[in-house]
Amino acid sequence: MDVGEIEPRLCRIRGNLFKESSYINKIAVGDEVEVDLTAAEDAGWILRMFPRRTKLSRRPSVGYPEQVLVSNADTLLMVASMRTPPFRGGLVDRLLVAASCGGLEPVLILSKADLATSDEISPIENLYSSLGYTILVTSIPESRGLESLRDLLQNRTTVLSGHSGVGKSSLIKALFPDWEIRIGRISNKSGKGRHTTRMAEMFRIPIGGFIVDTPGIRELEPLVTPNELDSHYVEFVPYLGQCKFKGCTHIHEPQCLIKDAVASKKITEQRYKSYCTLFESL
Ligand SMILES: Nc1nc2c(ncn2[C@@H]2O[C@H](COP(=O)(O)OP(=O)(O)OP(=O)(O)O)[C@@H](O)[C@H]2O)c(=O)[nH]1
Ligand SMILES: [Mg+2]
Ligand SMILES: [Zn+2]
Repeated sequence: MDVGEIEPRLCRIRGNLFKESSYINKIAVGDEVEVDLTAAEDAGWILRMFPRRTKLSRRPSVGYPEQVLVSNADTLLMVASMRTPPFRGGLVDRLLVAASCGGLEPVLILSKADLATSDEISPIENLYSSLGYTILVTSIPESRGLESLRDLLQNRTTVLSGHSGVGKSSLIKALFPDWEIRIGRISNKSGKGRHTTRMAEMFRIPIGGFIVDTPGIRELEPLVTPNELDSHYVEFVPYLGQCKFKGCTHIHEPQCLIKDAVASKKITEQRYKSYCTLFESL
């Protein structure tokens, strides 16, 4: 698909297409649909939606079970700076769960490396790479990691995520200086909380592929039930089903293998804490 070569068309959804859908939004950025363009010159009808290969979903307002933020994306790119703002593992872990639930490949960027020492960077880098995740250290003033980031973006659909100020727009601008940048336009502070900030936008990048910017991702509560949360913490998986109590939450039960693994440092305190926090919030 090359949306740059075709004229955009405003399409309406055929009347009964989503009658039985329980999604808060019928259609999401990235959805692939069959359209009928014969009815009018500048408009069309959405006839059918193809099954979603991946989806990034969150728990929305009460009464709806699911809100799909982005569908069919390949990568969830999580940008986290070392300082200004300080690294926050909680959001990274929440996003990892969301990626795992929706079938996206997570990639972690540790940005602004020039503002941190290697003693600060290494523990985080080691932790997430030992869990098997792709992790990249970047610094724009030092041109560090930019070529690798470029390779990760090429010919793929990537969802950008991370707290405000971590350097998402700067990274895109450093990679594509001539590209008329629109990333972040909808996520400026004055727009926060307004309806528009809920919307994701997809941009075609000059090297092939797409970037999706979705402000809603910052307060993302992954769509996962508390009792299946443990299966999305990769380092927990080898121990699951072996705790004394069936359905162990690994929080207050005795003879819990996860807690044992934390005590023997096979699972880090940091990840275990983020699990507990996320569990409580669900
Ligand atoms: N020292 C240093 N500063 C950086 C780096 N990358 C970005 N910055 C600075 O960090 C600030 C925030 O960068 P942005 O790119 O606007 O951050 P953002 O993630 O797009 O923020 P939102 O659009 O609010 O979500 C800017 O002042 C950048 O100049 C870096 O690698 N090193
Ligand atoms: Mg930005
Ligand atoms: Zn347990």
